[in-house]
Amino acid sequence: MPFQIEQIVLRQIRMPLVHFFETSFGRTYERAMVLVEVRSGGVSGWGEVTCGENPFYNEEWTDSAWLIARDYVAPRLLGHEFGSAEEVNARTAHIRGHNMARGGVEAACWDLEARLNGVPLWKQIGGGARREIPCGVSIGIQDTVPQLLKKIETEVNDGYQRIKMKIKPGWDVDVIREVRKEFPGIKLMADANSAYTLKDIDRLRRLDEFYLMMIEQPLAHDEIIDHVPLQAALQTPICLDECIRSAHQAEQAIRMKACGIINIKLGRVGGFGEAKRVHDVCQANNIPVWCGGMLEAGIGRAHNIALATLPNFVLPGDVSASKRYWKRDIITPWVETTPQGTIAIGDEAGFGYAIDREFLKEVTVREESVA
Ligand code: OSB
Ligand code: MG
Repeated sequence: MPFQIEQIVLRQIRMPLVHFFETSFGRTYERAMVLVEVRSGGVSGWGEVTCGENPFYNEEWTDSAWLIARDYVAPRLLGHEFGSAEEVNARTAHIRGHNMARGGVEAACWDLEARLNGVPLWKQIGGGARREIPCGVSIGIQDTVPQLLKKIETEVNDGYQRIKMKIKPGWDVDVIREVRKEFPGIKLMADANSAYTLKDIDRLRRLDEFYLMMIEQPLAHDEIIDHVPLQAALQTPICLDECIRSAHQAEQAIRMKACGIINIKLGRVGGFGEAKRVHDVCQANNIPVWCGGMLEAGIGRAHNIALATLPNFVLPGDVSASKRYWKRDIITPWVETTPQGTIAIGDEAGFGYAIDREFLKEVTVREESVA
């Protein structure tokens, strides 16, 4: 349905994680995210910018996202006559990089359109291939191996369908060996967040003996080509995360056989429009995908759930229960998993959860309206 945005409200919120999250690029104790509310005729659509607090996963961070959204994205959208949310991405495609800031606003527009149409977000984006999405968990680097084993045990007992563990040089072969000894039968994968180079090819080949489902983004964050010789040397499929920012790059990576799997993150590719195109390219080439996570609060989490109902999201993603991250989430009800390690989708209009206004107010540290 056509719409015009009259007002865009940005809110920055701050929420401590229940447990720190460590990747090869650093430790996070507290999240600071930008929420986007787009308003049209008394209806609000909501989005969440998924960047980190520092420019360590990619070039974006909370403050850059705020400025890009406020000064570059919002002015291009306000008052424009959109035929559908499908057209929003192109309005800001002249901005180089900053996909997460662009994508947070774009996703809010899809939620708005879904609400204007009175349909669930998953339906608005063309999803609905499944009523429950399969869930895995991402477990950060721990201080000790016993702590890691304990965490894995907890998540397996909670029913999660696959375990992803973060690795880096020095926290890899020996640690995974311990995990495999304790849990020989679980679906296990490792995420390096770009911690290796081609010089580490022999070290990475040693991971083949642990029959991992995949190894995620072993090489540089902006590098597809080096993954080609690495993939040729490994039995374990490579899954690309950081370096796939568009459907075009997904197509290139698949064509040159740089990977066997792709992780789709809504923000990293700039929103639902491009995420759908990445999904379609992968599906056409028989490359399975799964939905990545960025330690999202409830809104981003709900958007990921909608995304993961597209047909080619056949692998368990990193979308898990709210309580793994937060003492209290900004949505109600919180995202919960079934004993089978799935999240059920609902039929409410929009992203499917209510905003907890009282708590939102409590965690908001700045707010600005652009009209
Ligand atoms: O690489 O997938 C990643 C979190 C922050 C930055 C990058 C990544 C991650 C995760 C966590 O793995 C996924 C989640 O639980 O939200
Ligand atoms: Mg990753």
